[in-house]
Amino acid sequence: MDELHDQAAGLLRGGHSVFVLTGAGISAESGIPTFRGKDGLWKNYSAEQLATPEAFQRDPAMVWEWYHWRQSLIAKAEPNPGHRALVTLERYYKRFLLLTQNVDNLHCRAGSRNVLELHGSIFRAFCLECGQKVEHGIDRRVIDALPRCECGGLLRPDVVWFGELIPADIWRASLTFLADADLALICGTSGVVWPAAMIPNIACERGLKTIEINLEKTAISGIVDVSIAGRTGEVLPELLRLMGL
Ligand code: BJW
Ligand code: ZN
Repeated sequence: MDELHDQAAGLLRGGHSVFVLTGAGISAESGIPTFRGKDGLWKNYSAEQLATPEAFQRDPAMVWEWYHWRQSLIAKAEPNPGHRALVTLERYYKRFLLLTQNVDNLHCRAGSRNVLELHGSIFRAFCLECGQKVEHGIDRRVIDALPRCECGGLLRPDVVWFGELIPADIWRASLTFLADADLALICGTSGVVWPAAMIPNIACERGLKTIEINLEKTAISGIVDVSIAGRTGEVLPELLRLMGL
């Protein structure tokens, strides 16, 4: 185990242009449930059943209830040592990009700067009639009625659901960065949701050094240079210590 930590710290020390991909696992230690596994269930519904445009069309009140419940958990949560370790890493490199699948804003709250949100933000909504985007914090939520825009149109969370296209500019910027990166660090994602799931494969094909940190083995554990089984909130600070940061 220690050997893997040393190897990962060595790769991190040698990196100059670093791409980080994070998923729900990095926020788990802040008390935010992940999507898959038993923690991912909400009233017996899975993320796959709730995070779809069809679910919203069928029952917008239920989907909003799920999002408002998650918003209140997230609003109470604090960034954890894993988020903070990535802030330190960002300062260490000349070139650094953090692509997150999370909608919780915890990387930015921790102090990360070059962050792209692939799946949107839980604290924004947009109007299905006029398209206007609005901040949608828990203070703005309407408990008994559906959230509405000034124009009267129905608001929906500004997140990317299954079957929807991810923001093209964010995907393009990520691939552009990856083309000149020399190291990819993949933290706390099951790696089953596309297109984010392509990132580790692209990185390996392009010859980048690759490190994964996850509590469990995933589909990419076998293809990365170093796969560390553990909590990001513990492993990342330990890697920083080994790097002398
Ligand atoms: C820890 C830890 C700790 C825990 N430390 N680790 C068949 C094949 C291939 C693709 C498809 C297919 N059928 C459909 C698709 C496409 C689909 C897809 O990928 N589906 C798969 C499920 C098969 N993708 C899409 O639809 C995407 N769009 C797209 O492809 O457009 C083109 C298209 C258009 C039209 C039709 C078809 C294609 C959009 C995907 C949007 C995903 N949206 C969500 C919701 C976002 C909003 C919200 O938050 O509510 O994004 S779903 C959910 O999954 C969320 C997450 O960002 C995403 C990824 O999950 P993540 O982060 O990996 O979390 P988990 O829970 O899966 O894993 C957590 C991990 O952490 C675990 O591994 C733990 O072990 C670990 N862990 N604690 C370290 N302390
Ligand atoms: Zn509107």
